[in-house]
Amino acid sequence: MLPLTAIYTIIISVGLIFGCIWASNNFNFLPVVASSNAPIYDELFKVLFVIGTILFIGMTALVIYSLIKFRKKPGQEGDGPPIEENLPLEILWTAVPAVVVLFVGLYSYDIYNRMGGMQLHSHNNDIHHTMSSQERIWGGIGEASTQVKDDSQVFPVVNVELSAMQFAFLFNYPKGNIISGELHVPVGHPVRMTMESTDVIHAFWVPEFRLKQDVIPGQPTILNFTPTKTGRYPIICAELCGPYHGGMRSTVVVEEQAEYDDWFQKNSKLSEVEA
Ligand SMILES: [Cu+2]
Repeated sequence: MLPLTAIYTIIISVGLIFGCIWASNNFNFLPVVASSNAPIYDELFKVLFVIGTILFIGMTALVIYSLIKFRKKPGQEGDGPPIEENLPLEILWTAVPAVVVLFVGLYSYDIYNRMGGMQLHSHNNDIHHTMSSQERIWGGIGEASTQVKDDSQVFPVVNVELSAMQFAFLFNYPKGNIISGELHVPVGHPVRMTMESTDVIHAFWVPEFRLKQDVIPGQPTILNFTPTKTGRYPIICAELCGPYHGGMRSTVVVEEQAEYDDWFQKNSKLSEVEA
């Protein structure tokens, strides 16, 4: 027969685990889901949030319980009993965190892989490649298996070249010879963005896309994503890059194909020449 404290511990732990799983499924702390990467990322966030909440509530409750339960009683003098070791307990508190950390590590790797982060970029010889073959892509999020590849309707890739500088983002559309301070993308189309900085390290971050990628001087990086929801979302520089870093923001406009085409026509320097 288990001692009563062990039974209480098991009941409270199980209650805590199910309570946190319930909470993570019923409360949403994250912004709108606007890209194909977002649901994958949110899966990881939920798992980490559940683990974090269990640890936080469990530990805080234990500390408060101990403060009350083991408080010095009036008239109690001298030290407590000299307890030296407890091998089963030590094995348990080493094994449990080891398993949790290993699981989180492997799971994070799997999520990053599913988002396209583990793809090789250097020998990428696809036709969408707009940068010179000399240039080596150093890192970033490649085309994920989750992107609209299996869809019957395959959309052409939108190529954008991002150049980041103190303190602005500039988007270049090589196809229409457009340079814009705002990123326009058609909903449902895969976007391939090659990014380079002209000065210091910046980071392109769109919370609604759940994507962030460093933009590095002299080392091009890439970011592949498929916007899934129309709207205007903030682009934020997420790397402290100088005194006006806080003001380094832009907007991504995800719009229907027709609206995007309209914007593209209006801004394309090539079509102006033709007209
Ligand atoms: Cu910046």
